[in-house]
Amino acid sequence: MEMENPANASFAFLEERTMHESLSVVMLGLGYIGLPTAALIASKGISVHGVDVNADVVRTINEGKVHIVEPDLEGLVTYTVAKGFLKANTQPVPADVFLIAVPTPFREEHQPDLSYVESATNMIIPHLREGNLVILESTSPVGTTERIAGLIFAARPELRDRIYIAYCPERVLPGKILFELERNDRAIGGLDARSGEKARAFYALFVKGQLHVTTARTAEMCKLTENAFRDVNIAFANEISLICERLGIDVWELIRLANLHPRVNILQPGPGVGGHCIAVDPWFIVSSAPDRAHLIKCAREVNDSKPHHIVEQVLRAASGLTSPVIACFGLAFKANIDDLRESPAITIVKELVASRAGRVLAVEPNIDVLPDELAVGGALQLVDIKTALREADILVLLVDHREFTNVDPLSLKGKIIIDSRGSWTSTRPIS
Ligand code: SAJ
Repeated sequence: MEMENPANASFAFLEERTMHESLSVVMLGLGYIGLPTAALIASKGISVHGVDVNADVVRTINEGKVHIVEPDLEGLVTYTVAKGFLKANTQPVPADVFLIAVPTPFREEHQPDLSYVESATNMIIPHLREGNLVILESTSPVGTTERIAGLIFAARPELRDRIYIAYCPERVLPGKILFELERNDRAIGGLDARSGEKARAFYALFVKGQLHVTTARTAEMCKLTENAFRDVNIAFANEISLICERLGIDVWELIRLANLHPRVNILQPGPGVGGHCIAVDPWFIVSSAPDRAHLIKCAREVNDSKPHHIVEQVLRAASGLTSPVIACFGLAFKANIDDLRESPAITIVKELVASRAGRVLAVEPNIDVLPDELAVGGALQLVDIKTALREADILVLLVDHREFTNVDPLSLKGKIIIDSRGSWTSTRPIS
C-alpha cells in the first residue's frame, strides 16, 4: 500500500492546521521507548502529555530529569519540559493523537500478556473523540490492534468509522534510541487504509526515515519477524560455538574466517540472549502458530540453554581448586549499557552463587549498587576491575564492555579464563 505522493499525504492529516503547536499528543508509557519518543515529538514543538502509572517517574520527568540511562535523552527531556512542550501525569487528557508504548511481557508457557496494553486502552477510551488517531507501538502478537479496536468500539460504538487506529512498532536499538527513532524506516499498519495514511502523516512530522504503510497484521508480524530473525541467527552462532568447543576449535577465529565469504555473515556467540525484546518476541510468533514455528522455537531454546552451559564450564574449572574466587565481568544484557533486564549474566551469577562453588565477585562499571535480586544475603560482592583481577582465580567474561576489552592482557596471566565473548582469549574455552 505504498502511497503515490507521500509529500501531499504528510500534510493531509493536519487539514486546516498549519502549526504543529495546535496538535496535541498523549503518550501512554514513559519507559525506554515511550519517553524518548515523547521527547522527540515535543522537540518539534508539538504539545505532548506523557502518562505513566508510576508517580515517581512522572515527578522525575516533570523536574526535567530521566529515570533511564540513554545517551542524549536527559538533555532533550530537560529542554522540552522547560519549553513546556512535554508534561507528564498519571492520567491522560483529551488529545488529537494517542500513542501506546507500554510493556508486553509473557506469562507462563510463554503466552503474551496484553494486560498493560488493555489497561492503557481503557484509560484513553473516555477521552476519545471524533477524528482522533490511536497508535499502538508496543511489540504485540498479531491481532492486537484489532483487539484494541474491539475494546474501544464496545465501549464507544458511536466512534466506529470516526477515529483512526494503527500499529507502528518501534525498532530502535538501546544505546542509539534517539538517533534511530528519527532515522529508521517505519512500517505503519493501518486498521484500514485511511488510518494508515493518517498515521503516516503523523510520523512524517518527526521521522526522517521512509514511512511504509501496510496492514496492521503485517506491521505486527514485521516487528516480531525482525527480532526472531536476529534470535535465530544468534542461535546459529551459539550452536556453532558449542560444537567448536567439543571439537577443540576457536569459534571466533572460525567465524572471522567464514565471514570472509561474500554471502556469509555469522553473528557472535555469547552467554545467551538478553534484553526484553529478542528473548521475548519470538515466543509471540510461536504461540500464534505452535505447530509451524519449529525453527523459531528451537532457536529460543538454544539461546536460553547458553547461560547454563557457561555455569557448567565455571563449575568444572572451580572443582579443581580449593576455596576458589570467581569473578564475573559484566551484568548488563549487552555491552556498554546499564540495562540488566533479562540479562543472561544475571542468570549465570545467580546460579554460581547458589552452587556455593566458591566466593563470587561481580564487576559492572555501569551500576553503583547491586540490584535487590542479587544483593540478597550478601553472597555476591560488587567490586571494581582491579580488585577482581587481584583476588579471583577464575575470570568469567560475560559482557564485552569497553572497560573489559581494554584490560591489559598481562593482568590476566596465571588466571583461569572463561571468555563467553571471545574478547580476552579467542582461544580455546575450558572443557
Ligand atoms: N547478541 C549476541 N550476539 C550477537 C548480537 C547480539 O549474543 O551477535 C545478544 C546481545 O548480547 C544481547 C541480545 O543478543 O544479549 C540482544 O541484543 P541486540 O543488540 O541484538 O538487540 P536489542 O535487544 O538491544 O534490540 C533489538 C533490536 N532488534 C534487531 O536488531 C532486529 C532493535 O532494533 C529493536 O528495536 C529492539 O530489539 C526491540 O525493542 O525490539
